[in-house]
Amino acid sequence: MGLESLAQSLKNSTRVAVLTGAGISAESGVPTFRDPGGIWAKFRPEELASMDAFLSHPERVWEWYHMRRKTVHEVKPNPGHEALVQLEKLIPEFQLITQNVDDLHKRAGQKNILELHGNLTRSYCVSCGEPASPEYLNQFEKEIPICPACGDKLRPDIIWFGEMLNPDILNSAIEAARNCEVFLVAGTSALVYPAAGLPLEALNKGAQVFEFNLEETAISHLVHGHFPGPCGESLPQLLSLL
Ligand code: BV8
Ligand code: ZN
Repeated sequence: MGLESLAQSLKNSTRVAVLTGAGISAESGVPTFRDPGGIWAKFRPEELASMDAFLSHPERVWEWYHMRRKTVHEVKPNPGHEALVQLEKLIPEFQLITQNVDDLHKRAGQKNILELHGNLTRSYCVSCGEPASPEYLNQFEKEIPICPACGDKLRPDIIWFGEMLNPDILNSAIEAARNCEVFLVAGTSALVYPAAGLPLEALNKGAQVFEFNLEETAISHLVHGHFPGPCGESLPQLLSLL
């Protein structure tokens, strides 16, 4: 199915869900995880994005998140993010589901966002759970941020490997995948679960599923259409047909 027929399906749809991954932020200058030169090329996920890593090397983990928060602060949403904001305005029941923690969908003006893996701008205390504001967090450059309420360590409000996702957020995402007529997947290698299971939920319920990715992924052989190329180009192209 080509872009024109996808546009036709969208014109006739009331319920649409979209899952995004690091690839949609790549054109903003945010490194992905698994592309050559991506974040995981230098470190293994377990060395940084896990509770074990945080407990054994909290300063290294915080240094990594401070650096990523700074990078994200310096970049801006790209036409791929903006196209999804436009799409949301055209579809009566639209749900954006993201694995990204870079806050770029929100900064682009997206309204209905489910953040499966948390958000770089948020943190909370490992002991008392007190959330700390992004402004408070930005005071810390490399060192471990300390809870203003009880003095223990803060941690990033991020879902690490081996950690459960927020059940309310995950259930809403599964509901959206099961109830939509069209499910778009943009910029994800579809390797990380339970996020990668969402397109399969949509397929099992008879939705039309389309993938926007530079390359083939773990789900390309299952979807109704795969649109190769940078989604900062292909998504605006789709919106121009609506
Ligand atoms: C849980 C926060 C369990 C960190 C992240 C074996 C089999 C199946 C599952 C597992 C397994 N072993 C372990 C598991 C579970 C594990 C998992 O799925 N591991 C994978 C690696 C096998 N999952 C978990 O641990 C999850 N929790 O399962 O809990 C549990 C159960 C009971 C009780 C207790 C616990 C938690 C997963 C969340 C981990 N946290 N992020 C951080 O960001 O700091 S995941 C991390 O990967 C990021 O969030 C990222 O978003 C996510 C997925 O990566 P992508 O977004 O897809 O990015 P990637 O680089 O991989 O791909 C980019 C894609 O974009 C590519 O396809 C590329 O071609 C494309 N692209 C690039 N540029 C462009 C583009 N496309 C279009 N245009 C472009 N310009
Ligand atoms: Zn505290």
